[in-house]
This record gives sequence, structure tokens and C-alpha cells, in this order.
Amino acid sequence: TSGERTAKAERMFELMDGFLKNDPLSLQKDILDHVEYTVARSRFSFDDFEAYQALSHCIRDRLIERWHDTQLHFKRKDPKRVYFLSLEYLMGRSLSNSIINLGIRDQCADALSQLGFEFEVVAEQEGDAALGNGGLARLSACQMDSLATMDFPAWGYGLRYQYGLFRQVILDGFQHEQPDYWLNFGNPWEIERVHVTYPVKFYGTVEEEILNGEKYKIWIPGETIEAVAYDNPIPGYGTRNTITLRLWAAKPSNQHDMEAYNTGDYIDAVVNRQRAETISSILYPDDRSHQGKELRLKQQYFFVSASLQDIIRRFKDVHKDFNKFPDKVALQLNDIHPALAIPEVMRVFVDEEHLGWNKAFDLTCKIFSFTTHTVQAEALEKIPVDLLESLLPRHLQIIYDINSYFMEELKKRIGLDYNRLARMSIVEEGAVKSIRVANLSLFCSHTVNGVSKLHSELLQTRVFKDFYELWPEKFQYKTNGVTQRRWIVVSNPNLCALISKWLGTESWIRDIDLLIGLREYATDISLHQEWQMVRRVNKMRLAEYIEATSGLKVSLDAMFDVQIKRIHQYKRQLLNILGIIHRYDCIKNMAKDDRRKVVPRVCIIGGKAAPGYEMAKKMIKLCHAVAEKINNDSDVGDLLKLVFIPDYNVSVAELVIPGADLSQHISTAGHEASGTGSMKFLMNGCLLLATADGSTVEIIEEIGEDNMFLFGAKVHEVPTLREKGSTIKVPLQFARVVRMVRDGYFGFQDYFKSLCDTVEGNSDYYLLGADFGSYLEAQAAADKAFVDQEKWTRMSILSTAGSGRFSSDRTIQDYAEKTWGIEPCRCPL
Ligand code: Z15
Repeated sequence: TSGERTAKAERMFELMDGFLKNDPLSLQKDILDHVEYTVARSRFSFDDFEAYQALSHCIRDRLIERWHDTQLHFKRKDPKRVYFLSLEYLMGRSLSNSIINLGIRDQCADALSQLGFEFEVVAEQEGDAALGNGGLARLSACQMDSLATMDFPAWGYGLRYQYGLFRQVILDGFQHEQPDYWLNFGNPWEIERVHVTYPVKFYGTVEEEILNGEKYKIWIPGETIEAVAYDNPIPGYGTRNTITLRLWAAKPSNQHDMEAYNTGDYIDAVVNRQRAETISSILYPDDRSHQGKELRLKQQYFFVSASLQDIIRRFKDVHKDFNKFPDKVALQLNDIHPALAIPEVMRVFVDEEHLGWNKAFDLTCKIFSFTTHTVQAEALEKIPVDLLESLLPRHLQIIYDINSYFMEELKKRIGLDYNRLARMSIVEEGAVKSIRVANLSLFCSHTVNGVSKLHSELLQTRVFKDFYELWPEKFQYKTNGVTQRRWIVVSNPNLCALISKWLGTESWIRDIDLLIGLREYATDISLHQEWQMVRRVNKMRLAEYIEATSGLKVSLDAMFDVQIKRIHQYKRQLLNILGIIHRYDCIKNMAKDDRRKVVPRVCIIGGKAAPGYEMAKKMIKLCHAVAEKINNDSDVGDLLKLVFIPDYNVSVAELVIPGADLSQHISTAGHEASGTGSMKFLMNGCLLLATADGSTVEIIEEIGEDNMFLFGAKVHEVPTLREKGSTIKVPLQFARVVRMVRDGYFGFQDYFKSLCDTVEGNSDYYLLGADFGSYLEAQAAADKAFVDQEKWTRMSILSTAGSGRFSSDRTIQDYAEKTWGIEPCRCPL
């Protein structure tokens, strides 16, 4: 019987001396075992990559132990859990992160070195898991790390794309996209759960059924696809807690196409079945506009349906009464991408659990909260009714029902103000009748969160004004944060050691508020020396990387000035490039003697453009065209270099951020909902050159305007400036640099014409012309500060010291208390 088996297993466990050991010798033995039995190479001869594979499996084994204990502990305690639903996660590499969170970095490095390997080199063998586009996706990853570290009973759910974000290849300065088949080399960080599968249904019709005299709707689906779970353990730091990121992959279902097997069409039938897998095969590489694509909608529903079946099954394992559901379950929608969870929960409650519509709706409104990450209208998804009707006919009906109820409620509040009713309606009438997913999410969630204070104000006064006036209590904000484990401890070990030394403790790695203690030493000369030394070593690493990827040699005495993020018009990489052209033009027109006064710069730009985003691609090409000219001009030499770092991703960020002196966050005010890159730079002591947009406003509150280079129109000035259009006075220098591009100074005259058109006169929507003057002033202020290295170093220390508020630990603590109502559930050691 199973009781006997458990007792035997426990005896064995004691005989074997319990859990895996973490001393270097035990680690070595385990590594060699994995080389021999998992990687199937000889333990006497294996290379760096094989060492990476073997070590990863050792770490995986240790993660699994903790993960089992955590899951068992959660099961016993049965606390309220949060389920984080996100279509994107940018996890990057896992090896170093896991080792550090397990607290066995030194032991692993020792074990490897005795085998003749270097830890850093082995860790670099790992490719990135890039199941996401940009800020939103990396935020999910940071938040998972905080949830685990802070012992919250949390699950992440997502999709296991076979192809992650495309690889960016630059040919002749143009971006090309290559598929990222990241699973080619195996993935030791996931555990395939062949028995955790759920059927997900699509298409078909809705019929009525009578049960005990009551009428019920019943969905007769036309297609079934199987969702298979892949579990990725997420270890916390300084705790045994290890939580689950469960990603779903699509597999053909056994119920699929049974007919064809009897008709002799065997080969075609199997090939057809295989097509089911396309649902989870590829990540959409555009982070904001994918209106009306059936595959996208299928991905969203596939992931939502499988996750909810899993969540409801877990609830029903223990509970019978659905009234308890909101006491045990919080569902967090990461943006509106997973919003189909709302009608899906309603469908399960009403059609399958027969709870009755009112009860079901009441429960639904108690469990959902959502976070929005944007103010851009094009990111607010709309689903064409025709598409939804064919793919998910029952869900469309439910949405209509919700909307009728919503409209009735609204009329009670605002009467027959038809314009406003039409604006707020979940259903948009018009040429293409469609569902406004944001309005659906707003009406059915108990809370909507913005991602910074400024963003939240814009949601209340502009984007969701109508809703805010009626339900102000629903609106909250949680300023984003990033995890110091990845962005200092993993990526900047030297700075990490320095911080711990001066604070006299490593506790800041779990308790970020302690960082403020560095302020005390902001003028200490010996800290200055050590700080500068660490920064220089990081610059050296970055310089080597630049030389290896672009062949360019850069001077370590130059200011490393970095802008890395997705390429977007609102993020204004073009402003940066035009500023660089201006700098170049100035140097060229200077007397030779004056050139000695120029502060040397290495300008570094990196980022991906969505494959169909023409203007973003032109910015990449312009950057290369300008770089070509500047970098080969002997008049300029080391005074100015421009580098485009190809294929920017999480692991590139880990290398670039610690080596940056200055970083740019220069979106037109009111467009960057939060921005999280800035927080990573801030933690690493890199100074910011920024507009008062998104979280920067709060960074100013923490470190003060004097410790950064602020410029540009403020958010309330932007509408007026736009109205003024071409009557705004734009500096002559701006006209001059745009003219240089137009006149073909950097070649490709025809190609750049439309890009130049976007910043001229009335077309300058993002106000590059209006902000150019103050941008140049901020740049000049940065040059001036850089000459005074003592001042610069003080500003740098104060940046790190003031970055505590921007840890995702703080964000998650706020969410737990104010949005989800969950408490820590710490697994005993
Ligand atoms: C994305 O990365 C962000 C917003 C979106 O609407 C989409 Cl679709 C993708 C970013 C914001 O642009 C950025 O300001 C914010 O810091 C980040 O999400 C995380 O909230």
C-alpha cells in the first residue's frame, strides 16, 4: 500500500543521508555524474557547454527538492494564493541566478575550478529564455523573483513558445529577424508534466440543455487541443521557498480527428494533428498592436483556459463551496492580454458549476485585478466580434450579457447620456463591431493598477476618465520595481561585494531599504576610490564586448553613454541620434585647440524594432549610417564613437548596465507608463539623463534633481505644445542636423526622407524639435559633471543609495497587501 511505500522511502531517505549536499566535493561528484549519465559525455573529457549542462542539472536537482517541499507546505497550509497570468516572461539566463538564490555561488565556482573550468565562462554558455518582448515581460520575471523571495504563495502562468523573441541580425546597418529556436539545445530549467494536461476547446456552436427543469447553455466545441504543463521552478533568495512558473505547450488531442483514422487517410491525419502545436509555437514580436489576428486570440484563450482548469482543479481538491473561492484565489491579469479569463471564469461558473449568473458575476468581480502598462491607444486591444463569434461563440454571448448588465448599472448612475454610454460600452459599434477588452477588464475587476504615479494620474484623467469618475475606489497604482538579485548581485558582483562591505551586511539583498545607508559615505574618499575601481573594471568588460561584436576599440576614459530599450518613436532614439550628429558637427567645426576641451564619449544604442515597424527600422539604419561616418573620421578620433549593440536582450543588459556612466530615458512626457531600465541603471550607480516621464518623476523624489540630468517639456505642457505645432520655436541646430540627414550627408537620402518628415513642423508629434534645446543643455551639464570625477562619483553613489524604492520587492509587498490580500507562507528549513 502507499503508506508502506512512504515509510520505506523515508527510511531510504535517511540512509542516503537526506538532501543533496552543497560542499564543493559533493557538487563535483554530482557534476561528473551528470556529465556521464545525463549529458552522456565521458567524465574525463567534456567542454564548457557540457559543463554548463551538467552543472545546470545539478542545480535543477537541488531546485526540485526545495520546490517539492514548498508545494507540500502550501498544500498543508492552504493559504490564499495569487495566480499571475501573463502572456510574456523574459527570464534570460537561469544558472547564475539560481545558484545565487540557493546561496551556493562560491561552492559551485570552487567545484568547477577544481575540475578545470571557470564559473563565468560556463555560465555564459547558457542562452536566454526570451519569451517576451520588453519591459512588461521583464517585469513579470522580476516579480516572480520577488514573490519567491518574499515567501508568497504564488503561481505564474504563461505560454511555452517554441520560438522566443526573434534574434536581431544587422546586415549593412539594416535589421533582419531570425527565429529564436531556444529549445534546440535542451532546457534543463523546465520539467515536463506529461500527466498535467487539459483539453482546450475552440469553435463550434452553443445549444440549450434542460437539467432538473432549468435551462442551461451548453457549448458544443468544434476542435480540442491538449495543453501540457511545463514547470519552471523559481527559487527565492535566503529562503527554501521555490515557486512555480507553469508554461503551457499545445499538443494534438486524442479526441482530435478520430474520423480520419478510419478512412484510410492516416498520413494526412497525423500531419493535420501536428498543426495543433502552432498555437504555442511563436511569440508575437510586436509589443503593442496585434488587432484582429486569430492565432493571437487562440494563444490567449488556450493559455487562459488551461490555467483556469488547473486553478479550479486545485481549489476543488480541497473545497466544495465556491463562495470560498475569493478567499483562496486572487487572479492577476498582467495587462489585458489574458482578459478572456473573465468570460471563461463566468462560463465555468454558470454553464459547468451551475452557480447562477448573479452569484457567478459577484464572485468574478471579487477575484480579478488587472494592471495596465500603457497609455497608448493602439495597445488597448479590441477583438472583432466576427472573429470571437467563430472562435469562442459562448464567450461572446457571455460578454454581451455582462455588457447589458453593465449598461443597466450605468444608466442608474448617469442616466441616458448616450454619448458616454457608447464611450464606456464593452461593445464598440462601427464599421467593425468589436469588443473593448480594457473596458471589460475594468468593469469586472475589483482593482486596476497603473505602473507609476504619473501613469496612474493619466489613467484617471485621460485614458479611463469616464470610469474613474464613477468608480474611483477601483484605481490604485504600484510603481514598478526590478529585482536587485538579478540586477546587482548576478550582474554586478563587484559592486555587490562593495556595497556589502560598506554596509557591513548582505541583508540589503533581501531588505533593499538598507541601501540608503550608503548615503552616509557619499563623500568618503576611500569609498570613492573603490567605487571608481569597480566601475572601471565593468567598463573594461563592456569595452571588450564592444570590440568583440563590432570591432571598434573604445577608450575607457570616455563617458559611456547608453540607450538600450525597444526601438519606438515615443522613446525617441531619434532625438539621441540627432544629438550625436550635433555633437559631431560641433567637433568638426571647432578649432583644433578647442577639441582638447571636449569630453570624450562612447554613445551606445541597442534595441529591437518590431518587424513591421518601419520608422523604428529606419532609426536603426540611421544609427548605423551615422556611426559609419563618425567612427571613420580621423578629425574625431576618441572624442566621439557611436556603437550599435546588436541583438539586445536580458543577458546583454546584464553586461551593459554595470558598465554605463550615463543612461538615457528620454520619452516624450506622458508616453512611458513607467520605464524599468532606468531603475536598473540607477541601482548600478549610472547617472540618468531623462525627461520627467513615468517613474522618473519618482526617481527625482528619491535622489533629487541635482543628482541627475533632467530636461524637456513636462507632461502638462505637452498638449499645448502639440496644439502650437509648427509655430513652436525650434532651435536652429535642430533644423541643421535634420537637414544634414535630408541632404544625404550620411547617405541613403531617399530612405531617410520619411523619417525626417516625422519630426518636421506640424508632424513632430513626439516633440523632438521642441525638446532639442533643453536636451542639448542637459547633455552639456553631463559633460561638465563628468570632468569633475569627485562630483560624478558622489552622484553615482547617491543614485545607488536612493534606488531602494525601485525594488520589485516593494512593488510586490504593495500588491500583496493592497490588491491581492495574500500573506507569506514560508516553508520551514
Ligand atoms: C510593454 O513592455 C509595456 C507596455 C505595454 O503596453 C506593452 Cl504591450 C509592452 C511596458 C511600458 O512601455 C513600460 O513603460 C513599463 O515600464 C513596462 O511595460 C512595465 O510596466
